[in-house]
Amino acid sequence: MKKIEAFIFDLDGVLTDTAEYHYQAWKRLADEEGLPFNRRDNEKLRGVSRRASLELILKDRPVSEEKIREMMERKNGYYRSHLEWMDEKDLLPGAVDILEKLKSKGCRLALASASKNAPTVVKRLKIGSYFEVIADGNSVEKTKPAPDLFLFVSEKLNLLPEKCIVVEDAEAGIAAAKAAGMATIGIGPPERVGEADHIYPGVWAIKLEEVL
Ligand code: B16
Ligand code: MG
Repeated sequence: MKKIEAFIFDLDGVLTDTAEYHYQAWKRLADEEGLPFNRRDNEKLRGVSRRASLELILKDRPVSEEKIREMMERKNGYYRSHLEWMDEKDLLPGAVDILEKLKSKGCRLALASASKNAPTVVKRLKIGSYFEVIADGNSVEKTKPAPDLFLFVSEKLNLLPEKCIVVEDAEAGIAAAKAAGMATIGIGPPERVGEADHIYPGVWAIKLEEVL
């Protein structure tokens, strides 16, 4: 039987709700540019890289590379201004509890976020010391739904993918973890994370006896 040795946590939408800050930053940019964008459209951006997110918002509008870069920077500036006020209060319910529980059971812990801002967020939340490996949007070229980020983590942990379980809130993240050959815990509604092996409404609800 496969025995899970490591938990790989996504960050945005799993341990903290920066998904809302990403939405507000994209919405401000979209409004400035006269682009239609609402909360439903935003669901498709969960776990997706900054550039791929912008491409989804632009649809097939022709835009120069220079303008794309400018828009990505502008959105990132809006997003980072939200991070200035962030601290441990922004951890989602049960986040520290599950990390502590897993540590005490001897599970290895890693973090895999598509965000280039993940190091700043981790610092603000003061959770860096829980993780043996922290991979972010700078760690690999192809981010979720490609398996690369999760495979990067399992290599760093020196573990086979089948020994890892991924905790994700995004459809793209569950697809990436499955493509990497890892077990999955989906956080959120079945419409979004229905492909996961286990589904819970939040990390607070994870029942370790069901997943280990
Ligand atoms: P940045 P995760 C992802 O983080 C977010 O879910 C996604 O909405 C965002 O576009 C992406 O990071 C890139 O973020 O612009 O900060 O590099 O869910 O993989 O932790
Ligand atoms: Mg996420």
